[in-house]
Parts: sequence; C-alpha cells; structure tokens
Amino acid sequence: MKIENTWCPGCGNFGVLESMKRVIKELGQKNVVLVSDIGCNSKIVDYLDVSSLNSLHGRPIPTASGVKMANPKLKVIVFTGDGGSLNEGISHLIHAAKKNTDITVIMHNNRLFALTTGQYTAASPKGFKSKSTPYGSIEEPLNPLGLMKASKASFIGRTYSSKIDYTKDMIIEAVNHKGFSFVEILQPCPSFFDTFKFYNERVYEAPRNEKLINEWDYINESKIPLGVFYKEERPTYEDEI
Ligand SMILES: Cc1ncc(C[n+]2csc(CCOP(=O)(O)OP(=O)(O)O)c2C)c(N)n1
Ligand code: SF4
Repeated sequence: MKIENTWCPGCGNFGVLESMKRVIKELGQKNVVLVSDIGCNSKIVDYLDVSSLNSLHGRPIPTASGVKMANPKLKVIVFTGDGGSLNEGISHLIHAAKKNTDITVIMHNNRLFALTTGQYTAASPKGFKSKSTPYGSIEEPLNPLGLMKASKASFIGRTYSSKIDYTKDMIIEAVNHKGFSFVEILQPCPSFFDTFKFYNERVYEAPRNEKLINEWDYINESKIPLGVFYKEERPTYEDEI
C-alpha cells in the first residue's frame, strides 16, 4: 500500500528512512519487525515495506519486548523520539536496558516534541525557546548515552541522520548484537530546531571508546563524536527466561 509521506521538506528523518531502506535490503524483509512510538519519527514504519506495529506514546519498548518474547527469531527494532523515550517512556527504556532485552531501540533525537509543534523535552538545551518554554527552558538536558550506560545497555552508539551509509552500518551492527542495543540518531528538525549547520560543523567518526559517551555533554559546543562507544556480551532476558 502506498502511503503519502507527510514529513516537512528537508527533515532529517528522510536520511534515516534512506538508511533503513538499505538496512532492510541487507537483513531481509521477513526477518524484521518494526515497532513505532508516536511522533514524526514513528511515521518511518509506514514508509518501509516491512511488518510493523504502532504502539502508544512512550510505550513501544514493552510492546517490542512482547514481540521478541513471542518469537525470539525475529529482529525487533523500535523507533522512538527523544520525547517518547526520555519523557513519557523513560522507565521502559531504563528497564529494557537493565534486562538486556534483545531488541534495538533507535532514538531520533531532534531535541523536542516535533509532531505536537516543538515543545521542549528532556533533551532540549537549556535556554531553548518553545511554546511550552516561551522564556527559554530552565533545565539542563539529559545525556541519553550516559543514561544508557548507567542502565546497563550492552550496545551504545550515536550517529547522524545525514550519514546514510554510516547509519545503515551502525543499525545493522546494533540489530546483530545479542542483547539490548541503543542507537541515538542526531536528527535535525528544520521546522522547529534546525541543527544541520551545528552538527555538520561538529560531528566526527570516532573509534570505540567508552569515555566518548561523555565527551559531548549536550550543553557545550565541542566536537561531537559518532560511533559505537560501548559493546558487551552478557545473557539476554530471553536467554534467562
Ligand atoms: C501519553 C501521551 N502524551 C502525549 C501525547 C501527545 N503527543 C503525541 S506526539 C507527541 C510528540 C512526540 O515527540 P517525540 O517523541 O520527541 O517525537 P518526534 O515527533 O519529535 O519525532 C506528543 C507529546 C500522546 N499522544 N500520548
Ligand atoms: S516537524 Fe520537524 S521532525 Fe517533524 S517532520 Fe517536520 S521537520 Fe521533521
């Protein structure tokens, strides 16, 4: 079925879509199930010719965990936003990482609630002006990768939506990892927070090094490393069951 694409022109999500088309081509359509949150990011599952289900806002992780438990042979990939996973669904994210549930969570980080027209999230920078923070956010943002390390995620990576093949390779590595994998995709939202220039000037591909999780604190304007920063093998939740 052909579904009309309703993303804004120039949205960073188009880059993620292109990477995902290549991921599915490599992994094989029949082996993959996508589970989406609610948000601009989540529309991606409608634009890919593969089995998927749409969950509630902040709830795709427990939904995906159920899919994986019912059929452990499937590669289960969650699409979520920084709002869905660091605000509404943060407890699910932490517990799935702790359990080492064998799913992949892809968090499109545009640093705001985009679908509802740009309110601030736990990932928004301090001072960020939005409809919900007209005088600027008074909170400092979370570092999602640091949160994932503290929550015992066994695979932690960061990529950028404009790096199509680099993102494709990281998603494949994450999906093939046995255990909970978390991939943050820096995803500019040109309609409400255009970060293309900011990222283009700062991102660089880095070697694996756990310390890089904290190199960029989401506050300062330092260089921003991309890469798989942490990977470990340990029994998954499904193994233990
Ligand atoms: C429990 C709940 N809270 C709030 C909403 C309203 N809502 C729908 S989409 C959305 C924004 C989604 O933002 P994010 O998860 O960051 O994804 P993005 O649109 O930025 O990709 C919100 C707040 C909802 N549907 N359910
Ligand atoms: S609102 Fe932002 S994230 Fe949503 S489609 Fe438009 S540019 Fe993309």
